[in-house]
Amino acid sequence: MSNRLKVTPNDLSAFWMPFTANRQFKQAPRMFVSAKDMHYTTSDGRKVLDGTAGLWCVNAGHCRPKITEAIQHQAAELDYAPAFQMGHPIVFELANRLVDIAPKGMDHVFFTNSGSESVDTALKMAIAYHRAKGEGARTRLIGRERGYHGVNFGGISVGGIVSNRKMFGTLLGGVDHMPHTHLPEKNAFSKGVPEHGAELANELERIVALHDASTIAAVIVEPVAGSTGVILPPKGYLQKLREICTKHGILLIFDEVITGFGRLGAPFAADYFGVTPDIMTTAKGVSNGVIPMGAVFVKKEIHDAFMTGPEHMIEFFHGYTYSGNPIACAAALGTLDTYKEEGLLTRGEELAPYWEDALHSLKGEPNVIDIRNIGLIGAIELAPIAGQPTKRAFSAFVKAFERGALIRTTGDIIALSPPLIITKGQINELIDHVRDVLRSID
Ligand code: PXG
Ligand code: PLP
Repeated sequence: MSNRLKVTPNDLSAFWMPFTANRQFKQAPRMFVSAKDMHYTTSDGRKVLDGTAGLWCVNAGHCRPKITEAIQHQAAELDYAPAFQMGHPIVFELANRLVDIAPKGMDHVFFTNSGSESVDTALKMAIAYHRAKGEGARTRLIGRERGYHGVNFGGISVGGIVSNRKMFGTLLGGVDHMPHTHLPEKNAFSKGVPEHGAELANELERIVALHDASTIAAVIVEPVAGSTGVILPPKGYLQKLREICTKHGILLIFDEVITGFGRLGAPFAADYFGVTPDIMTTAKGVSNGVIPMGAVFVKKEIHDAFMTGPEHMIEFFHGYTYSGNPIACAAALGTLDTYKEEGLLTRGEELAPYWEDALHSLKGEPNVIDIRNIGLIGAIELAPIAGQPTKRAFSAFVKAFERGALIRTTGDIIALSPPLIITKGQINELIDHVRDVLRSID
């Protein structure tokens, strides 16, 4: 056996882990060595039920044969082709397949390698689009408090998670933020989208009045905010944002990195809410998380605004070495085949009521102060330990892992987002793990 197959590395220091308490992790590492369908296997041979689809990305479950085979075949046939000024057939096939399942009117796709890159791509497209149309003063970008749009400079500038921003200087200029829509005093324990708060969309009118519409390029929001701890849009809120953007000629960007590809029980949140953005950023579920990939969907009108000028000229000075990488495309095609064969992009719709009931059965368990759900997303908010925020939820995470369930925590919120192949029995199992954990921690 080569060294690469050893399951226990004897020195953990070289790898600086992302978004991790490195020193703590390295004292008591949690390692996965294999995975299949709904389960991971740990380095000590235990099975762990995946309650989070990896990091919200493994929507079809783990090590699915269609995806594995597609990658293997592609790696042996065409490993890489230059992304600029050259093409290869399956990137075009994939773009067509994606347009076929996208909300009506989202006719063109730009490939990236992650959600963060999709976001920065979308922001650049929005500014360049207005300039191409002769409105070069439209450069401002409007995000939202508590929003997560990845970790690149554009994304953290429009994002609203303080810890992701405060260490990194002045960020992009010309950015403003709408208020978040978390209103626990009015909406706690809502099932599905909450009743109260649609009027918060009117804050966009205030921002427009302050800066003038002629200076604003785009508004970017997550239709359902995930990373911050699952915040749902109040009933009617997204429709209002759409109306205000349309009225003022501002592009609306939906960041569907988490909500895309079936998470809500519809292919995209745009379908679920019946609100179509101008640009839609995706990643994660596009390739089942297996090979890094992101895709930015745009309306024809936006794409076509770039297609002017001499034909030998590059129209959009943007792209990544790995945009539309052949192996990532193969993984994505295998993923779309799996979604289609198993009806996974809409499976969440059937399971959502069961999921909702199971989650809300945790009301009344120790320290539970709110439960939120939509599609196959759930959040259980815990009261923080006085003076030690995040500690209670983190203990729950570690305890759940030891018991055999992978959950995710952010602040004192437990977030759940299982693969879309989960069974009702496995939903019960996951929720029972959470219940037992809540009863066993301080
Ligand atoms: N936009 C949104 C809405 C996201 O949720 C990104 C952009 C960035 O994607 P990349 O591929 O660059 O990570 C995300 C990613 C969590 C968690 O636990 C959420 C994300 C990533 C990792 C963990 O909430 N969201
Ligand atoms: N840095 C250097 C020195 C490069 O040459 C390149 C790409 O050619 C990049 C960064 C960007 O890399 P990527 O296209 O993978 O985002």
